[in-house]
Amino acid sequence: MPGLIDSTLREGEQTAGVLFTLDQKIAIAEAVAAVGIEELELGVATSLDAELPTLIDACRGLARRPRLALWCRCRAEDIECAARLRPDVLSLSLPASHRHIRKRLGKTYAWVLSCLRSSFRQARDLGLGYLSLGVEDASRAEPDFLEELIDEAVAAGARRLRLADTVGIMTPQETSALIGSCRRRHPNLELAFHGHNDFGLATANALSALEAGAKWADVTVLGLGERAGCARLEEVVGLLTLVKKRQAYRVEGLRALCGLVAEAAGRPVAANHPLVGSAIFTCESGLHVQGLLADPAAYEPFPPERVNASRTIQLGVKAGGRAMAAYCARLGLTPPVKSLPTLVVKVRQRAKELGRPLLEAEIRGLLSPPVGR
Ligand code: HCA
Ligand code: CU
Repeated sequence: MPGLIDSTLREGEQTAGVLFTLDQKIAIAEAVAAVGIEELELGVATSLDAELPTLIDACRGLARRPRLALWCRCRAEDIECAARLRPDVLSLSLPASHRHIRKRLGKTYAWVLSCLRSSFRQARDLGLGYLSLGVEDASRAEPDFLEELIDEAVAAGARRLRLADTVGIMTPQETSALIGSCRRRHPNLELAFHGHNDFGLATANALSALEAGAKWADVTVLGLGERAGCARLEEVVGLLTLVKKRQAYRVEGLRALCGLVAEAAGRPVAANHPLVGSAIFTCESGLHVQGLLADPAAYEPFPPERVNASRTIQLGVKAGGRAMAAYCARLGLTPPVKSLPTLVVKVRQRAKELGRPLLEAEIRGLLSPPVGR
């Protein structure tokens, strides 16, 4: 069964301009746990984060407690700090691409490998049980070095390898191939995928990684994260639960979770945002209205009630005869069939004048014009 790592409080908070208060972090952690996410990445292990001990303690008491994880650089003082906080999972991160190693850090491949060995040894000696290696920029790494790094990580005691598409350039097929090759090399190693959304493919890549055998995929609520962000929790959770039935997340909690994060992050949810947008179950076009009223599943992948939403049918400039008849029937009205074309014209005209679909009261008004008119 696949699992998800929510990184809203680590990667999500890295989003420029986004800063959560401690209370907001605890509320977000509770809401993510309520959806049933298996692992929460709570932040970066460094002594600079004075709130982290309180946050992690608060999360230990969560109902449906997910595994609690921290992200950590391979630095002795940060690993010591992480060990004091006793997370269930420690994600140590190292870059894998020449660009990051040489140009960003001015280091060598040999330095990365030695850093890996010493950091894992230190973390193990400090009693941290489940260690994960975050492989930064894995998507631009030279395949030979990536293999070497993975072999070393396994030898150093990594239980999980988390491959990052740091600049979001992979396609679902490439993601699947990368996961597949790591799996063949180390069949018993747990694999995770951390995908960025620079070309809008983060959710697709996360799902592709899971289909290719990764046990874990990283997500953030509303896809918060650096630049265009990460795979969106609500989308991955929604597809796995409502369509693929590979998981049974409590999808009814998504709307509240996204609302909470949108508010705390100051990033309003777009009306057409998948799973949680306010307008995703609103329909106005004649063909779809008629179809929805005949059989909702014709034009909806799942019933709105599953995500705490409801359907809104509107009549306006796109109204048609059959939609009109079905709409009237729902209101308990049965205008004569021959009057429908005229009614449609009236609805369209009025909607055009108003520049919006008509309200129910306005449609009732058109259906039963005042006596004497
Ligand atoms: C970043 C690092 C990271 C790390 C992922 C990981 C990435 O850019 O801040 O360590 O698993 O995208 O590479 O988020
Ligand atoms: Cu990232």
